[in-house]
Amino acid sequence: MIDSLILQQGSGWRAQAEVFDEIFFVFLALGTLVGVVVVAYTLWNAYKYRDDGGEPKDDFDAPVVGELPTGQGGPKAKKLFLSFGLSAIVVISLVVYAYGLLLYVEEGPDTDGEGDIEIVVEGYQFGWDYLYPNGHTETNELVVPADARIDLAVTSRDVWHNFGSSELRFKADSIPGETSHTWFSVTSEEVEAQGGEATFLVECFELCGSGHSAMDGQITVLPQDEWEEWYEGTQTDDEDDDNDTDNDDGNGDEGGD
Ligand SMILES: [Cu+2]
Repeated sequence: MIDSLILQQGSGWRAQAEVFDEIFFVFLALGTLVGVVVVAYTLWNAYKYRDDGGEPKDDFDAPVVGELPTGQGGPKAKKLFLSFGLSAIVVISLVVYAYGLLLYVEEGPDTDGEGDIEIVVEGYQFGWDYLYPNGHTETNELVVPADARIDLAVTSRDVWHNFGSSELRFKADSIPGETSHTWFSVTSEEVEAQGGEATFLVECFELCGSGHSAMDGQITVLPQDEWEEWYEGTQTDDEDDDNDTDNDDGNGDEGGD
């Protein structure tokens, strides 16, 4: 079963954070470019057609309030169509581009139904429980492998919460009786960059009571081999410490076998 969780690296996957960073950069760059062109062109025209105190030329075709400048089919109409056309091309391209990427963020990378690991996240006042496919539960620290698609099924056992990590750019409603799905993935390069173990802050993004602001958790990403070792260990741990529940609310039931 563990083997089926392993994913090949370098299959062209992109993390949500990477996709959002790219969208942000493209919009920022294009917005800046268009802004610079529009402002510069406006200023240049204001300067060129400034009132120099002289008489208007005979062929001066002043704009009339309430009328579109037709320019009698001349250069003005061309400019109008050019600016409309360019704006439309820029906007439509951005919509198509962003929509495609957001669909990917929504659906996640294709794993052919294999290799992704689904973890149930249950929010409560005030913390998070994680239920692994083998029946193991963790509280507040979610330990996952690098280079894998981690699917989360998020729910709650009391009030509305919202499970998310700003650094990983994902968020999901945590609502009693309902399940929200989201996913994330962390590359082994990122794990290496953080010194062999990557950690990310988890927060509750829905005001849920007096302990809301302290409702933190942590996602710990291990290299795949280390994670497998850890995961295999959880099974025996659970069998050994069946009576040793460290959950003071008595909810340490390790079902699912
Ligand atoms: Cu909460």
